[in-house]
Amino acid sequence: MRLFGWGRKKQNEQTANPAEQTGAPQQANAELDQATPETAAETVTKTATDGPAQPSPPAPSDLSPTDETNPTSQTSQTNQPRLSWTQRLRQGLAKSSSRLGAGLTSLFSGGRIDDDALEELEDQLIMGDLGVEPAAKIVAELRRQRFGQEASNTEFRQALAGIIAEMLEPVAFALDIKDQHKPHIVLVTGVNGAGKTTTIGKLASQFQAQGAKVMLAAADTYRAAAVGQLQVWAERASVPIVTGAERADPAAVAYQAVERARAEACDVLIVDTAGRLHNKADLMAELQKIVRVIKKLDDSAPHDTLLVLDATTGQNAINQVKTFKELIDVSGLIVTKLDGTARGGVIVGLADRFGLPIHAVGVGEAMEDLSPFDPQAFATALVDLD
Ligand SMILES: Nc1nc2c(ncn2[C@@H]2O[C@H](COP(=O)(O)OP(=O)(O)OP(=O)(O)O)[C@@H](O)[C@H]2O)c(=O)[nH]1
Ligand SMILES: [Mg+2]
Repeated sequence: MRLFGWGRKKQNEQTANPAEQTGAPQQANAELDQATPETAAETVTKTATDGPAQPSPPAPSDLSPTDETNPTSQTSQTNQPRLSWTQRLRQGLAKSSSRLGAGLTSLFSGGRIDDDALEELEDQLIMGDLGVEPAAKIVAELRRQRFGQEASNTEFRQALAGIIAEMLEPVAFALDIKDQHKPHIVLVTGVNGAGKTTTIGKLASQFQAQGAKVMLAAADTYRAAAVGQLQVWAERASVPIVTGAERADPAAVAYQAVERARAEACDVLIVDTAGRLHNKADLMAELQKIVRVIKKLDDSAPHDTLLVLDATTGQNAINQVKTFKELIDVSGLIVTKLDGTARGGVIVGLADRFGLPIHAVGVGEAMEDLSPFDPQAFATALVDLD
C-alpha cells in the first residue's frame, strides 16, 4: 500500500529552508467567543511557481493590524546556514526552553533530588504552561525514579526530558495518506489565526514533494482574502485548488472539490475552513455541514479532521480542543507557532488531557517549518538540553 506522510525517523534528516522566519509572533484571537471584527482585506501577491525555498505568503491582515496592506512575508532569504529540523525545533522552542531552562538551572544545581527540588520543579513546570495535572504527574514519576539520588543538573534534566518524552510518545503519529482512500480527505479546522491555511500550504508542498497528487479546497469563503491566501500556497506548491465565489456555501465548495479530486484521481484533498464566523454556533454549524456534505460522496470521509492550535495561546488551546471536540470528530492536532512563544509546554498538557494524535508542529512560516511531532526531540529541546 502506498503511503504518503512522514516517517518520524526521517525528521532529523530533514534540511531546512535558508529563509528563516524572523518575524515577531502574532497573537491569535484565540477565544472562540471573542472574535474581533473583520479588518481590511489583505493584498495577495502572486508569485511564480516556487520551490520550497521561497518566502511564505502574506500574513492575514486580521493578525497584523498594524501592517494590513503589506503583503510581504516576514521571512527573508538571507545567507543563513541551513539548519537541521532539530536545530530549527531548538531555535523555535528557545523561548519556551529558556524560560523553563532558567528555572531548572536555578532550582537544581546538582546534588540530591529532594522534596524541595521536586516542589520547585512542579512550580516551574506549571509556569512553563505544561498544566497542573501533567506537572504533578511528571514530578510523581521523577520522584518514583530518582528520589534521594544524587544527580548533576544535566542528569536531572535528562531524567525530566525522558519522562516528558514518554508522556508524549503515545500521541505522536505522523499524518499518513493512505491510497485506500481516493482521495484521502483532510479537513482542517481551528480558530481564526491558528495557522490553518499556512499549515495546509506546508502539508500540500511536503506531500507533493513525496509524489502525492494533492488538491486544495478553499472552503473558507467567509473572509474575502482567505481564498487568495490559499491560492498563493497552491501556486507555491504547484497543486490545483478548488474555489467558490466570495460568500459561496463552503459545503458546496467542499463537495465540488471532492468530485474534482475524484475525477482527477488525487491522492489527497485538503480542505481549508473558516476560523471565524458571526459567532461560534455558526462556525460549528458550518463545519458540521461541510462534514455532512463530504459524507454524501464518501461516507468514510473526512479521513482526518485536524484541529490546528496556536501554541502562543497557551492553556487556551485546551479549551479550543474541548469546544471543537464536542461538535466535530477531531481526529488529530497540529500545533503551530512554537517559535513565537514561551508556552510550548502546552503540548504536554494537550497530550495528557486528550490523548489525541499530535501529528505535526510548526516552528515558523516557511514551507519546511512544519514537521512530524517527535517527542524525544521536543522534550530535549523543551528542557534546554543539547
Ligand atoms: N511564527 C509562526 N507563524 C506562523 C506559524 N504558522 C502560521 N503562522 C502565521 O500565523 C498567521 C496566521 O496563519 P493562517 O494560516 O493565516 O491562520 P488561519 O488559521 O488560516 O487563519 P484564518 O484564516 O483567519 O482562520 C500567519 O501570519 C502565518 O504566517 C508558525 O508555525 N510560526
Ligand atoms: Mg485561513
